[in-house]
Amino acid sequence: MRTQVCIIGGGPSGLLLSQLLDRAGIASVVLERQTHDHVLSRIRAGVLEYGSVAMLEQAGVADRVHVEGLPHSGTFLALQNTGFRIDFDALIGKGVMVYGQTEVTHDLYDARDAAGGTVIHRVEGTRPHDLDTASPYVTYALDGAEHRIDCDFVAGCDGFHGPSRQAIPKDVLTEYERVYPFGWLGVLSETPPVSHELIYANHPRGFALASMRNPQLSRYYIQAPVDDPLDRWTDDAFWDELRRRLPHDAAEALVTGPSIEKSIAPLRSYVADPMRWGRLFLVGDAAHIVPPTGAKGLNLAISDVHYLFEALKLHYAQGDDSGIDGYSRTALARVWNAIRFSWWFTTTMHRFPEQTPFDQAIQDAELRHLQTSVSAQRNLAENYVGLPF
Ligand code: RFL
Ligand code: PHB
Repeated sequence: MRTQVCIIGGGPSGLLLSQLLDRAGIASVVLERQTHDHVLSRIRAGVLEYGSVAMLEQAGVADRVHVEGLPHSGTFLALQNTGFRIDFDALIGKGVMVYGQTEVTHDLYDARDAAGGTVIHRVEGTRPHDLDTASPYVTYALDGAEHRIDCDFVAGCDGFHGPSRQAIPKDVLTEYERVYPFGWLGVLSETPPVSHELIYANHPRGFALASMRNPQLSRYYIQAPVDDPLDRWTDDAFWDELRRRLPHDAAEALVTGPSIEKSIAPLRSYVADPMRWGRLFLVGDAAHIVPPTGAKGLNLAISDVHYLFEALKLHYAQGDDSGIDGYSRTALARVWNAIRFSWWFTTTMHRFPEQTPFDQAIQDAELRHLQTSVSAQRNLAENYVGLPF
């Protein structure tokens, strides 16, 4: 088989890229390791930046997000059970959209199906080859048979554990990493959200976040040791701990119910540099990971897709390779802003095992400053709602 762009990974970045390319008349094939149902069952991000919604519009997949998404014009921060609000709208005139990654992926699959796009599921042993030549290709197995796709470019949209990044020689790649000494225990429950806006809470017992998917579906997280056995966290134990960490008024209003999903995720910051090697481009989690505190993971994947799409359009429409040559530099500049913001917000909101009284006093001062300084609030709002592409 031959195509112009072979896309490894059918998560949000791979599907969005193929959808945009299709609308620009550029052919692609998406190779996905999991089944369609598995990809759609993953519960992940929940907050879309302003620019991410614009990208979904550009891809022609924004009808549902505008009907079912929840526009949020602010968020609450809390310290020791007392909250204050950051008013995004008043500070910078923009907000975010609460709409689950599962729904974004759903909309993208529907659009690819409607356009007759090729997404091949359940592929095994995917490997890109000859990436530093003008004729790269990708091999994979499906139902025991070996296949090969020849292409002009390979987009590595295969997440943190995929094969694309591994294909870049070790002496070319620089990796930057910080692993945080805790995880997030997340619960999804069919209960009305405790607050109409998100609450990020710093508490002596650890961080907590109250989020949502829709008016009947809540998403909550608490900071927990990453190796805590999940069965230690009965639903009752989770609700009790969440209640202790939220602001008092929210704790009183909390409606609890059975969890329909419960998992612990590790927190890490990671960047691979460069994001392009020869005819391979890394996109989204394949190139970088942020801790979820800033809600940046999915949004960064979408901005990478923006830069790569513009670069490929220039190449095919005008034979101009300046976008391709600049992809890694341009994408990494935005990535590092989000890495910095997510690291800062994580550091400010969580309790660290080794935290000294000095560290604690700095954290308290940081939050008090945010509570009282309009310029500190504007800085947070700008970064949270999303810096321009
Ligand atoms: P994805 O979504 O990981 O998709 C990669 C796709 O590649 C497939 N794949 C392969 N396909 C073919 N051959 C192979 N050898 C392959 N290896 C892997 C995978 O099956 C998958 O379908 O990456 P993408 O598209 O770059 O999108 C990035 C986002 O998914 C990610 O940044 C966010 O979900 C991160 N993230 C969160 N971000 C937030 O902003 N807020 C959150 O609350 C949040 N929670 C999370 C998260 C990521 C999690 N992970 C990765 C485990 C919670 C979790 C648990
Ligand atoms: C979520 O709803 O899953 C969510 C929201 C905000 C975050 C992280 C996760 O910062």
